[in-house]
Amino acid sequence: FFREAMASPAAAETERESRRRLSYGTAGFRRKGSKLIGVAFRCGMLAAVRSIALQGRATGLVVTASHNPVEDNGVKLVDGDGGMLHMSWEKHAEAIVSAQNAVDLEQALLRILAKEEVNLMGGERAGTVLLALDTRPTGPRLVSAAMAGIRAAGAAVVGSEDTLRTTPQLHWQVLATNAGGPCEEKDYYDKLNRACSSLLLGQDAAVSSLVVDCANGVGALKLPSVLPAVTASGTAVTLANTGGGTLNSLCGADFVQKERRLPMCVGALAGGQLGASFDGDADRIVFFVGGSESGGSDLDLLDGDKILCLLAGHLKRCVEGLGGSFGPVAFGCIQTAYANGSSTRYLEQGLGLEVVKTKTGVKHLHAAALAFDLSVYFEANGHGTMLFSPDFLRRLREAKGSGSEWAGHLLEISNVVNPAIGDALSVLLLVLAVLSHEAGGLDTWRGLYADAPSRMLKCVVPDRSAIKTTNAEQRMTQPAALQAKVDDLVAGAELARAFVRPSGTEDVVRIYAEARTQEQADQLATSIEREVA
Ligand code: 16G
Ligand code: ZN
Repeated sequence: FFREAMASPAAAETERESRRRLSYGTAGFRRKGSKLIGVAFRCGMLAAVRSIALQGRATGLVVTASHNPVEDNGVKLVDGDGGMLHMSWEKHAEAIVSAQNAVDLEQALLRILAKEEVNLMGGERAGTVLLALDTRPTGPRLVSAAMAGIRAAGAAVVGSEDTLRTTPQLHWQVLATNAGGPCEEKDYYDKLNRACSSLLLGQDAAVSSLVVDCANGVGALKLPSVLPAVTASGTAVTLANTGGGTLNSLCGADFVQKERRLPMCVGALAGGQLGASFDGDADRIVFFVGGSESGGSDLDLLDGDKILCLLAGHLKRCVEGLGGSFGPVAFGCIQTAYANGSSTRYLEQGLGLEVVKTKTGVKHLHAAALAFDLSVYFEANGHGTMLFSPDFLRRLREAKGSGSEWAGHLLEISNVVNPAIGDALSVLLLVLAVLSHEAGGLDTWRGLYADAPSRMLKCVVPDRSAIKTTNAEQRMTQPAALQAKVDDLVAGAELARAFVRPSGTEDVVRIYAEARTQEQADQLATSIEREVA
């Protein structure tokens, strides 16, 4: 099959693309969309091989660069469980994408087949790859290339150049396909709408009006399908940045979280009004209140940490509601080092919950979350979800059967959750539902804790791989002298915390500092930057 595949136009394109070594990074391959044709073709092959290696369980391939500018694009693989590509396969992806020519590529592929004990030559080689893309103009060509790669490796393709989906929709569809249940886009909406109606109707809407900034991305096309229950519950919904402007430009979750400013086309929000921003592929969401059109810094940001605290508090009350006869429930919250210190204190001391810290990147948080019966994970940037273990769900169904209303409520929540990955549509509905069930609604949520002042800086260095970290990236093992300096600087500031880590998505080193005042946090970050540079 390989020689045939190499004759395809997409494969030829590969030869022309620049040979800079690409790393799979935190979330797939990313670069200018025009330079990814060969990468998409090769990733198509790998997604097919992965599906065949999984005895035909479906895998997925998404063409998106998330919150990055519109000229960029990316290719990300979805594993058979609906999650991110298994980490042991990331190096396979890097090996085939970095192959210099057709001979190298064939060798790389043969090595993968041997290592994973996949036989493409035998009669049986069924595999299926689901495809999706976001709204970037370079997407359709990349999907065509991926389709050629998938077919070349002998797997079936589900989807086409028109299969616009949010990234979490594709993750969900892969999961649902392999679970053997309803798995079409329509089924995704049906499930969310059904659960959301029972959670929202009959409650007082906690939010009178909601404005959703769709980042001019794919979320704008999908959000209307999950709004009926929200509007029926009395929340008026307005959509902004629905595609008329440039993707992720002056809008979207990343912009709002980093700049702490209103996205374009959204006015200041007053009492009872809530704003939400998706990123370009709708796997991240942050909320906000207040703000001013002049771009002042008076926006009250409700980021991933605040979302986590809201959801965790509600789940804690639900678990208490189940009562002692239900038996013990292992309940955990997962954060990264970027979680604001006040949020961690609130979870641990305020709610008395267990908090686990992991490395940056959803795959790490998700893996840690799987250890619990019930867990919530969020990155500060708004990427997260909650997970119910199969055994916990079984116990909930049993308890519901014996009349537990709390168990019924938790099961309804579980039906709004996307169990595969963080999902802006699902989290939006969850937050609205939880707010309507929690006394004090929006105001109480805003007041759960005050963020500790923090500063994030990025710094270009000759070789960011020289920095090695440990303890969920909170400390450097190398260079040791640099960590000693950071320790000294932290000791010199009040209520301070700081860390340095190499980015997984950009060629930079990131510095994060927290302290009692904004001035001290800024100073701490700048002093560390001087040591790093
Ligand atoms: C990717 C990750 C995101 C993480 C970010 C960190 C996924 C789906 N996305 O966008 O979770 O926060 O990278 O970027 O895992 P950094 O390594 O450049 O700081
Ligand atoms: Zn995204």
